[in-house]
Amino acid sequence: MFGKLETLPADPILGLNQTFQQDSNPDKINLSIGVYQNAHGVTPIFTAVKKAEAQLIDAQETKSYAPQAGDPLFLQHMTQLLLGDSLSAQLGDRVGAVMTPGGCGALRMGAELLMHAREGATVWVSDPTWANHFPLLQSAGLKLEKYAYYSPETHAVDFSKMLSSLQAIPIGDVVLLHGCCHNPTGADITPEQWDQVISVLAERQLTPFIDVAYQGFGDGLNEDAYGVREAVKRLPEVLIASSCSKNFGLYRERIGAVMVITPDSKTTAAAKSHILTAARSSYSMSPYHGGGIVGHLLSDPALTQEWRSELEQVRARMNRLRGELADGLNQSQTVKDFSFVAQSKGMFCYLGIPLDAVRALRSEFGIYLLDSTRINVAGLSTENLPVIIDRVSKVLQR
Ligand code: PLP
Ligand code: TYF
Repeated sequence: MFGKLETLPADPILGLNQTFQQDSNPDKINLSIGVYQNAHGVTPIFTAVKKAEAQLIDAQETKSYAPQAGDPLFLQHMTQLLLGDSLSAQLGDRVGAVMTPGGCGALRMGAELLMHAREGATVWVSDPTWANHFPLLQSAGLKLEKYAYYSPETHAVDFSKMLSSLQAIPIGDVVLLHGCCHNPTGADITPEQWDQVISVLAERQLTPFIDVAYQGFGDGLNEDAYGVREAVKRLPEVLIASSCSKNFGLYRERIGAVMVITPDSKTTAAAKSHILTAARSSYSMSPYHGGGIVGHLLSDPALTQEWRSELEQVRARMNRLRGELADGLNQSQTVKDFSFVAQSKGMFCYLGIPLDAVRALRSEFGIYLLDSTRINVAGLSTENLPVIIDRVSKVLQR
């Protein structure tokens, strides 16, 4: 049966991370995979998450199946976190939410729903986008096309190009948008630009599929939800994939949610039944543990406050490091102006250096960034910054 199978290439990000782990260079620095690291290079468990988990385990009396859509407390609080209390209350049963195995599970279940609604529909993704969007959506049967987004020359969103690209999308197609903290570029659109994008979506009757994997990592929990909330206020239908991997640090627990908003509760109930059917035909229902933790945490005001302030510290630390990297690089070389690094949002940023420089950093100095020049800002630290600044300047000045 399996003898003829060829070994397939690894996921480029996970593969590079594995190469890093196997590198024997004692001075190696990992700026590849998008995982938060503290000043000691450790991916810590949020204290509030640890407490919520201990309380959850203590109070748990059964391991029997949870409801198929997932923990009701989790779904209610995740909806409120993403859409805000008043909008969620206003929408009521127009929101259908299902717990999923991570943001990836949410993207895949959203893709399945789109396929049920319109087989072979086209989803337009930003150029560039997170590499995993392709396998996650294409393997469900969707077609993917790209809309203009990032300019390597200005190191920012080319908004007029983006807008005209969106205006040329055939009526009725789907547009995948990053809710905040664009992966891989770190270049986001402003609230005013969101307003304009949403106007184009309304005019062209385009359905937004919004991927929110970094809420709280950009400008704050509410600020980062601006685009999603405005889309939900102004458009009849919105599909959302959210992840708790980064902002709750629950990566390995695989927890996220897919949410569908339609004009009425009957349509939402129908759409939700298609998500549940899609889940049933692959893994039946999501693992419970991560959702149990988040549901418990967000229903406890003291734990929620503690988590919010821990998240705030994570965000502040990444902002400080981003600023120090930009300043340090500008002071130590004159080949390139790196001021744009300080403007990036969230965990990632493109350095915009030549590919041979990326390769040299990796092979000569054990500094790992993706070939696209994406760095994980959270991989920087007070200790490794001087080394990174020195080595990047060296390879650029050759
Ligand atoms: N979407 C984007 C843009 C991401 O960067 C990620 C990864 O963190 C995800 C979705 C989903 O990740 P996970 O499945 O680990 O929650
Ligand atoms: O972009 C990243 O680095 C993160 C983590 O298959 C990730 O989103 C990378 C690859 C992957 C799943 C998650």
